[in-house]
Amino acid sequence: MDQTGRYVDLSLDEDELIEGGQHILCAYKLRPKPGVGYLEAAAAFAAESSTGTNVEVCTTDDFTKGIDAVVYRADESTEDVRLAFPLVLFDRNITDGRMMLVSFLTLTIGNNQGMGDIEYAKMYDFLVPRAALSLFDGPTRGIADLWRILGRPVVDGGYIAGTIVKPKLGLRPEPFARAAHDFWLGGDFIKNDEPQGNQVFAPMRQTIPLVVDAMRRAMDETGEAKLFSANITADDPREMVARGEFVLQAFGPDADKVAFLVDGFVGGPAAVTTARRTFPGQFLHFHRAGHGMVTSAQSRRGYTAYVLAKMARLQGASGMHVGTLGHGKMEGTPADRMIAYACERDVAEGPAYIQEWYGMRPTAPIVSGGMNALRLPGFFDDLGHANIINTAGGGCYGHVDGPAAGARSLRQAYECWDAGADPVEWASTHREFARAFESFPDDADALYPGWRTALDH
Ligand code: RUB
Ligand code: MG
Repeated sequence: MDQTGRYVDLSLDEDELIEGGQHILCAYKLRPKPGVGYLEAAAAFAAESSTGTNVEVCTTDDFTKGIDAVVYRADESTEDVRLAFPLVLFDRNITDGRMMLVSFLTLTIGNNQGMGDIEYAKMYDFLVPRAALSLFDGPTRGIADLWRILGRPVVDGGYIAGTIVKPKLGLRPEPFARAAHDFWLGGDFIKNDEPQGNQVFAPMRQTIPLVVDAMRRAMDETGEAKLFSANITADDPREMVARGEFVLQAFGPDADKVAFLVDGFVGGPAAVTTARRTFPGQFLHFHRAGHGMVTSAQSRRGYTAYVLAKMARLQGASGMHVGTLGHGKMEGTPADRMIAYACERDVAEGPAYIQEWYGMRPTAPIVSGGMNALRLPGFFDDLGHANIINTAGGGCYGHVDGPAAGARSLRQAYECWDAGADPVEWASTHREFARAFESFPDDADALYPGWRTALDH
């Protein structure tokens, strides 16, 4: 059925829709199945995403038609299709009238992903008006809180050197706590790797108290505050709450130094909101393992990593994995800096829209995946700043002198970049950084070809 008459209005002006503030706008790359007309497919897509189905139903009335999602742009040559979703379409909590991310997803990226007439449609940007922004939770905590705990300036407090305890699975409680302690002697922040939880060989009730002890010893030995991000992801919100409460109790007076890691892609919005609303005093660490299945350029459906990051900020992530701009082991390019900017800026220019966040707290970029000291200077160049949390697992536990030296090598890399110095020259006066060249010789050869002669290796 051709629904273009009802669901397409190309005369709608995007600027006026934005000015009106009563719609969430979504931009997709959409291609119909062969033989299906472009506008016809876009209209069917809008119908399925809002008030319609594949046939006319007798129950539709004038009110219904007034809240249709409408295609206001459809360009077959660029595959760009943009929809305006009236705000009233979205489900609201009965408890507090707030909006929920699941409803946003169900409409904008729900059934429309499996339609017979659509070859693919991938959301690459969306715009939330002020009226809707204030109905999402947003973050309660941010990197400024971590800087405060670390005794740094709360504005431009700089690079937070972190790690992921590796191996990602297979450490019993004592070796796990030892690995944490050893890193903390040189670095600031440790996160559980996302599969680490309450395995039988490392029960949380045994491991966490040892981590608390390791943190306290490291703080005594270094005179510095330390941070730990504990994974509380679970299927059952009650399990997440039980884990969170247990961790907070175990850390006691040091509970301010605990973040909660939630595997936000596999766990979904309910897991993120469980953490956000139950533990608003903790830094909420949004891990995105699995996102590549939809965000990768190979996937023509789903949404992009940029969209995922914006959703994480709406839900209240204090920190969000944003990739490594291609400097690490995961897919990425320098253009991904836009993802970090969407998290941290109050006005962020995306691929389709300029999002104003109206003072919603920023979400700190968390940079992770195959990073080490040698890769950091180029990364900071591409990002343009170093106000990030970086977790380098292999980059610390793979350092020839161990994780504390690995952590120091990261900090020295940051200081090198901050000073605008040449990394190879910097290495001649900074031992742990220099030893990173020997630890990761393949990276050193690729990034700093003259290093062997300069450092007499
Ligand atoms: C990194 C790691 C991270 C992912 C995250 O370990 O375990 O969970 O790489 O990827 P290592 P992203 O530092 O040893 O590579 O941040 O892109 O979501
Ligand atoms: Mg990991």
